Amino acid sequence: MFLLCGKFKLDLSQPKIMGIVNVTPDSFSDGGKHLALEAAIAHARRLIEEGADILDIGGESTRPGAEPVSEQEELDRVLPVLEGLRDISVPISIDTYKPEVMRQALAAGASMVNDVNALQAAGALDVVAQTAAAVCLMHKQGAPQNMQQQPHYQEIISEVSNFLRERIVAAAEAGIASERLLVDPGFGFGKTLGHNLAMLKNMQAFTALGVPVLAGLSRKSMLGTITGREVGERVAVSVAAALIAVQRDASIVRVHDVRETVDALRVWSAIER
Ligand code: YH5
Repeated sequence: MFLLCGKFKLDLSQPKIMGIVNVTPDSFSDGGKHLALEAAIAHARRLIEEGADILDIGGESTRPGAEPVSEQEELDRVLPVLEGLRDISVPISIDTYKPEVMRQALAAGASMVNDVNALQAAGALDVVAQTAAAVCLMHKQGAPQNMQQQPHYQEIISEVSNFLRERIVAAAEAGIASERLLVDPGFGFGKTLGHNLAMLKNMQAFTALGVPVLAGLSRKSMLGTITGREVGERVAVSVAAALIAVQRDASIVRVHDVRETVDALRVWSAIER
């Protein structure tokens, strides 16, 4: 399977690693805008050296409880980073649900949109349709501010897969070729531990949708609940989770710890190729 991603064509016959680059002031202790920019660019370059196949640049945290930022603030954070990474050898994904941020980021060199809102914002489908970018359609229940308060499903697997199928259809109707689409069940986005484990166990319900699956488990609370580890001590459990997702046919794993994930997937590749 291939993913069309702007000027890139990603070969998904081997699993790919998406490295996370947060451009939020709280991810860099100095708080200064210029230093945060330099740190984000340096971090991105390090992740590529470590073997990241894709970078995911985000200017607004979508963690549980996080507050939204304005469109202008998000643009001010991500556009200089994209400018600083213009020459980079791997595709860059822009992590946003705002159509104007998508539009400007794609014009500034990004070749994928990672949308936790699955292009449901007014105008988002059209912005992506007018480019050659890939797009990841993710499921969530509720908004980041309240999504972990009362997650509730009649049947988690069919509800998530039906939603993703509807968004694939909506994207196709807007003129986005299926070779540009990814889906993501959205681990931790309005899900209990039981929901998250059921999704990981039943990944085939999502791979059966016919487009590649992206899985984001890195450092998430569910892994803290399973192991009792604080967020800073979740590297091993995150690598284990990424490997499980790949064994269950995820095509892309979204991770903080690129080097360690590369090593784990090398073991998998040595057996599977
Ligand atoms: C995802 O799964 N996740 S942002 C809480 C954590 C650690 C990490 C408590 N964007 C996904 O990474 N995009 C995010 O510790 C995403 N899939 C896609 N496509 C949340 C996150 C995190 C939250």
